[in-house]
Amino acid sequence: MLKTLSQVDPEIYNWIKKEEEREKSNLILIASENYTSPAVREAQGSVLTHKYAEGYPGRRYYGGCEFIDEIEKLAIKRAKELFSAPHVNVQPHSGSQANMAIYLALLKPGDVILGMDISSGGHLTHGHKINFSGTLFTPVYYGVDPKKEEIDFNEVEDKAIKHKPKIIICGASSYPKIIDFKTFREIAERVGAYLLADIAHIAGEVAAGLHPSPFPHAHFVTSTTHKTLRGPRGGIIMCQKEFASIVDQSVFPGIQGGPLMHVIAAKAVCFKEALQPEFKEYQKRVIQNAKRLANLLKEKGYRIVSGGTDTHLFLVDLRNKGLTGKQAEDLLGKVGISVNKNVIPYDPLPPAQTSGIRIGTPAITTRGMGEEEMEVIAKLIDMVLSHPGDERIMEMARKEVKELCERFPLYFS
Ligand code: DSN
Repeated sequence: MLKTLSQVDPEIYNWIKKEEEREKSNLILIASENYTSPAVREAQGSVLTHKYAEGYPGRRYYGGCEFIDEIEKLAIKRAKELFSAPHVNVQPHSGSQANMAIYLALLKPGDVILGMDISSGGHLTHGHKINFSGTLFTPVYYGVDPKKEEIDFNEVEDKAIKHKPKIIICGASSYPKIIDFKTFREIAERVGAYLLADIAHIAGEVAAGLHPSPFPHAHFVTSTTHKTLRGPRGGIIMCQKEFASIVDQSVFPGIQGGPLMHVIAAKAVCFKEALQPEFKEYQKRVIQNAKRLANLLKEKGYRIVSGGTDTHLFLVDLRNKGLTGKQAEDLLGKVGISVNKNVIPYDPLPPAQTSGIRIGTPAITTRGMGEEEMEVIAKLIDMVLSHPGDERIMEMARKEVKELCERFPLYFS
């Protein structure tokens, strides 16, 4: 009667096995990806996926929520402790939905929002024209200074004064420097705007105290839980106490129905893991590895956007190498090094080509790789990108990637 996945659906089973093998045998340098712990996956694969629980602990629209309530309360309590957050909602299904809930709570169609330009590192949901945030609302953007390639607060302030946004969004998907939440808040105060800090990428560093906290500066903080934070795929909202009820209403019933309780349980596990001292050590190594890898590539003649990194990620400008980001992504992919093409500030190429790649160290650091392995990885990246299409070099690189991955096995190996 009860059959295993391989018996019920061998096709899907086989594709999952192939993906498992890919994750084991490739160097994952995609800055937004990571490997969860077995405990997180156990919670996420649990019976909780069966349960409907629309509403919030103690105020549900379904019976049988007595255990569900305890799980959600624990997730909230741990997230509050981890981020020093006055109020937490753990129900957003994703980072995009977390941002959507904030906009719905605060804005009317047509209201002005000020976010970071995607080509400077911002996210689609920070007002990009092809996203709901840029079509329902009126987006204006700040970018980075063309020389330093860092946020130019004079520009942020000028735009804020000129356009009077209802909300200013800070936080980014491909910005390697520290984000100064305090200065953002001062600008927001000056123009009467709310400040939303989207810490999806840096949540792990913030939790470990290695990046300044958005609290007490931001009115609202959104994040994903699966990047540096190393939890299940999902979102979270944190905010000042006075906004608790508008945020909760905006998530449910505003934009979502039943919460994904299996994911919320896995978020709770992730927060518990992130509260342990080892998590701080892990985050330190992630940043050390990113800095080391960026420096090694710089020594090999690669231009690193904004000169380096303070975080888990950095961008490589490939124009002096005569390659596009797309070509580099493809070449590296062929030897088992997984990166993503990424626009660089003021990129002359479109997003499907790009002049750069984004490199991040959360996943390889979870595997246990350290500074010595960064030397090997920098050498391999350079070998491949300096000899495009040289099959002998590619084969050598492929072999070294495989060996390196075998030396740092994953728990599902
Ligand atoms: N897709 C995520 C990233 O790769 O940064 C952002 O949503």
